[in-house]
Amino acid sequence: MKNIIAFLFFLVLLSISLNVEAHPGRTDANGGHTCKTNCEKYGLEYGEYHYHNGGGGSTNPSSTPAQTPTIQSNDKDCGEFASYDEVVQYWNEKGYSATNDPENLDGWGNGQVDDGIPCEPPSGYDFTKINNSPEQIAEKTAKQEKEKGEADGYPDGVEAGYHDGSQTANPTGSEAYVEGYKAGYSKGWEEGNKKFTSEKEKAEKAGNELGKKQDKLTIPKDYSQNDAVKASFEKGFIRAVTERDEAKKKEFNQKGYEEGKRDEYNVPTKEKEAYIKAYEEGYKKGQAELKESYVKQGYESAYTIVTYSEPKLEDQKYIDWYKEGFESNKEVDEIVSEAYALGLAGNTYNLPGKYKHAEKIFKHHYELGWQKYEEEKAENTNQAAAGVGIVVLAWVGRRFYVAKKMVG
Ligand SMILES: [Ca+2]
Ligand SMILES: [Ca+2]
Repeated sequence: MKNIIAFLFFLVLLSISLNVEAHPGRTDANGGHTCKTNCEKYGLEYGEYHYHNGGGGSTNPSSTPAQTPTIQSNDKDCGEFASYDEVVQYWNEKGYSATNDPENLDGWGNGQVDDGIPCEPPSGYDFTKINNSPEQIAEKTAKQEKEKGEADGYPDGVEAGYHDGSQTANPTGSEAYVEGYKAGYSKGWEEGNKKFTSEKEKAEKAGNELGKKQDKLTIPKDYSQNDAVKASFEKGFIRAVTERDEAKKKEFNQKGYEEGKRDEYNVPTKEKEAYIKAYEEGYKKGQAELKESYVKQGYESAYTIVTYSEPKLEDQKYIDWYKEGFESNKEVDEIVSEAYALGLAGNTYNLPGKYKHAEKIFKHHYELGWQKYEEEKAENTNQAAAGVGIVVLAWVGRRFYVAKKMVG
């Protein structure tokens, strides 16, 4: 019995050994089959029917019957697949690889571990469909590298975008890594920059709100992480403070102006220096207008008052302004001299239209001139009379002398 078992085992081993050296493809019921792949390797024509291991033979006289009997095997050969896709499906299902190829599909039955591509692929076949093929491994590796690049590039891009930095990056690494990094960086940059822009706007608004309330600049932590965001906060703050100051200055200037006109000096003391200054400026302007009104009164009065007399005003300051105006009227001098000259020349009184507003002055000085004229005229008459008297006296004297002589 032991001998029989040993003999059968020997036959199985022989069968396997023969199949390993044969070309790919399973035999049919007759122990033969048609060659489909790599036939030239085995000295066969493509499509040539032949036998292995002594099967059949009667229908093909050229075949050489083998010495050993046919043994069925589960080992697949390339010739047994109807299409290359079937080869790949089988290979993938079995989980075979270049280093795990028990059925010798990769090495085409020559017992050699080949390149991880089973059987004979049609030209242009996508090798990445073949599990564990170098192409599929390369594709997976590239995908992983690209993903790693994206993961590395994204935060760098966010950081750069948030600080408004460069929009492009120059990473080093494999082509897939660089590609992934650039894509991740670009995506991150967009998001970082969007955040940057929105934070700047938010900061400026917040700064503006603070500036409306106070003069002291305090930047919240949220807005001090990024210099540009911080600057936006300050910008908004300064704008609000400036606007508030301008409005207040205007208000104090107006108050000062009105109080200056009313001559009520109520300068604010607890306000900002700029506000006090604005009040002072307004007050000064109001006072100037007030003074101008008294100066004008004095100036106008010079046309109607012959000799200056102090007006009845509640404040010495107003009296001084009035007097200043009165004395500053130099037009009156001209009217005075013109009127006086008219009278002095003995002309009849005639008020020129341009001096209607100063009639009183004109008339007064005309009369003074006329008075002088009259005086001069009278003096001339007296002198003439005196002259006549002398002549008479001389004549009288002479007559007297002559008479005396005659008497004597
Ligand atoms: Ca095989
Ligand atoms: Ca191969």
